[in-house]
Amino acid sequence: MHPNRIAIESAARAFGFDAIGITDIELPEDERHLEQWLERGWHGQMHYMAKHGRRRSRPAQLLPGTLRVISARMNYWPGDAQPADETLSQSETAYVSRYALGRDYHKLMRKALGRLAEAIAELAGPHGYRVFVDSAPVLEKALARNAGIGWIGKNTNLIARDAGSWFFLGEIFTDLPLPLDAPASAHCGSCQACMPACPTGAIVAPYRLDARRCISYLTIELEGSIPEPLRAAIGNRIYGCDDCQLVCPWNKFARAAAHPDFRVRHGLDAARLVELFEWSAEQFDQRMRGSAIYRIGYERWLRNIAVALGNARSSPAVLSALEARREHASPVVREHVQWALEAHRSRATSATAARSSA
Ligand code: B12
Ligand code: SF4
Ligand code: SF4
Repeated sequence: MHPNRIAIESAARAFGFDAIGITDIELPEDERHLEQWLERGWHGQMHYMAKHGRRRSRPAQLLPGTLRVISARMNYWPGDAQPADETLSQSETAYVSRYALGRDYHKLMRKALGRLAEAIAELAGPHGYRVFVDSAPVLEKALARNAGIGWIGKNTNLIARDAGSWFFLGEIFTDLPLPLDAPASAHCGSCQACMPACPTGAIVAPYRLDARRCISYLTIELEGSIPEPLRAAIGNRIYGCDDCQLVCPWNKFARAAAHPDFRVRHGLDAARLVELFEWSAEQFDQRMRGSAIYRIGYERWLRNIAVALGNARSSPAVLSALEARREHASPVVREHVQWALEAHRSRATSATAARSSA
């Protein structure tokens, strides 16, 4: 391996990354897939996915002069969290996706990438560069696959043989002609476990995700009303969803995050829905500032919890929490609260009917 490559890898590890890889900027096939996905409207309300033309699939259009992309992986699996299957099976407990239990990763990753880019300047000479994490118009998974970090699985997540898929990706675009790594090969084989495991049928075919059905989209990205036919399948998931990763056999190799920022905060791994629903706007602001959840805002927070309460086992606590928000100022919250109360009513009615006909 080129001496610079070894030195870049050890600098990356020192800044908290779990793996890196280097790729060129050619993404012709992924560009076709992306364009098909957009033509089908599978991005829903995520207009930012369509906004940047081909800059997303052509890195040199986003940052002129770019020759290489250094893709970096940071594990986020919180080893201290209550096991996911336990939380998912308790209908009165909130399920928060594993990546959002700790602090927001964007700032941490961006800072670490900046330090890595500076270290590369010392090792390989001054360079024109920019760092990206998540929100920028970058095809992160395709670049990471080409850089040898892992393959895109049928659930559309990037999977690494030695770590599963519980990690974030970030990149440094650079004009240095660094030596390339080999792309990763695919290892889903004949497995299809993630497809039937998806509660809303969002993985419509291998490698094809209709985001409009994905619980992650419905609870995080979607503004306004959640389509009624999908609400029951959301269960107790109030922020994101992990089911297609929880069943993935490669996640047996997941490693717990090393960084303390990814430790569980505010007991979000096992919080009671009724307690979260009681938070005031100020409490939401205070507690969720510094978390990825802060981005969805208080209204979507209440909307999502209302749906989960509608799916919870009926109890006086659940019903009175919903009643207390029946006249909430937000029409979106009110509409979801009414739906939830109606869900409890109709389940109670059908249970009574079943008892009397027995
Ligand atoms: C938009 C987006 C979403 C959307 C859409 C997801 C998606 N699959 O595209 C929603 C809101 C649903 C979402 C959800 C999640 N996301 Co997201 N998301 C993104 C974002 C911003 C863009 C992804 C993108 O480009 N989509 C475009 C479509 C076209 O891509 P795609 O479906 O993956 O299709 C690709 C391939 O599958 C292939 N392909 C497509 N069709 C076909 C057909 C065939 C036959 C073949 C062979 C290939 C193929 O080509 C496409 C282009 O490479 C990235 C950050 C970034 N800038 O890249 C994060 C990112 C992908 N998300 C991430 C995470 C963590 C999640 C969640 C796990 C969060 C959660 N727990 O709720 C879920 C996972 C849901 C899932 N099963 O994918 C991480 C993924 C890390 C990893 N290990 O893969 C990223 C990289 C953010 C980051 N910086 O870490 N996300
Ligand atoms: S994150 Fe959940 S809803 Fe989205 S594709 Fe995976 S299993 Fe389906
Ligand atoms: S569950 Fe199976 S098919 Fe789905 S991503 Fe994992 S290995 Fe691939």
